[in-house]
Amino acid sequence: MRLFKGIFSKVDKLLTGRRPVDDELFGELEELLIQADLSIHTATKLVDALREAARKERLNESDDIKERLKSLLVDILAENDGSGLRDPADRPGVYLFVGVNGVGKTTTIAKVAHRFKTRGYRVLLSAADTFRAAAIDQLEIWANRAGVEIIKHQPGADPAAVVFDSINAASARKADVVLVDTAGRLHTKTNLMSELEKIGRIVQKALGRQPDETILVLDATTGQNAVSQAREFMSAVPLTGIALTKMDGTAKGGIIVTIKDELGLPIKIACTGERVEDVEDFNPKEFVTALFEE
Ligand SMILES: Nc1nc2c(ncn2[C@@H]2O[C@H](COP(=O)(O)OP(=O)(O)OP(=O)(O)O)[C@@H](O)[C@H]2O)c(=O)[nH]1
Ligand SMILES: [Mg+2]
Repeated sequence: MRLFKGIFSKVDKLLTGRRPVDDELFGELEELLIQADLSIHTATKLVDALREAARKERLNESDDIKERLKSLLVDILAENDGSGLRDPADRPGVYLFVGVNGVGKTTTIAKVAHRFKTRGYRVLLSAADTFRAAAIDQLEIWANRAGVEIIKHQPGADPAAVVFDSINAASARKADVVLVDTAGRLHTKTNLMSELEKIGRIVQKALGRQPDETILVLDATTGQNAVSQAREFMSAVPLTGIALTKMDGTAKGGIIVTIKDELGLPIKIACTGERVEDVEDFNPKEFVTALFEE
């Protein structure tokens, strides 16, 4: 989590040095939180909780407020948390990766494949982004590099059929996990969301249960946009968590708190670069510590 180092350094500066706790301090704090990409809703909620704590517990130095803010942030982020992806409930485990175009779905799958493989799992990639030939090729390159299997159809093929074949192939070959790459947009008039619903139904049919994880991939640098993307996907498919990508970019970090606070979706993994090693399980405590570090 070293990458978010110092993002809250303005907040840190504001609250360090035993400043008196008054309305002016809370006003400035709220403004800085919003600047750091927290939504107005989450920022207001946090500041209100701090005001109340200050009154009830007589916190009269800004440094106390800082400590309380850190623990509130950790509380939000750690609530019903299961950091990292779940292990497969049964064989094969099925993991769907969804998200809009360009957020990093395919790259994240390569990273997750690498991790599962390192743990000794037999991994199969499912090329269900049939939107363009390049998407299938890109996944195949990753599969070859990682030394894992891939099931693909022709470009333009029905994505749900690819998923069905992948699960059957995984069962036949005794693969441990199937990682499904999906499209961020489509050629046909079929709505992306109804396509994803269809994939969900196919998984249920082929596997006899829901996917082990349906991970929404979000680009951390897109700020508040990520929240509206998450709302849209949530209404179509039962998401189990978030993979945040491009945390090495210009992300301001606050969006992570807002996604968890407003949508209740756990942040499971964080991606910090383009190489397969650039992924880690999201750790709320380390994240919050890094935010305030110089
Ligand atoms: N810096 C950085 N770049 C990333 C990260 N994850 C993905 N990328 C880059 O983002 C670009 C898009 O990644 P893809 O994995 O192709 O995204 P996608 O969601 O599969 O895109 P579509 O298939 O077009 O929907 C690529 O150039 C990746 O190298 C990350 O964590 N950090
Ligand atoms: Mg892709």
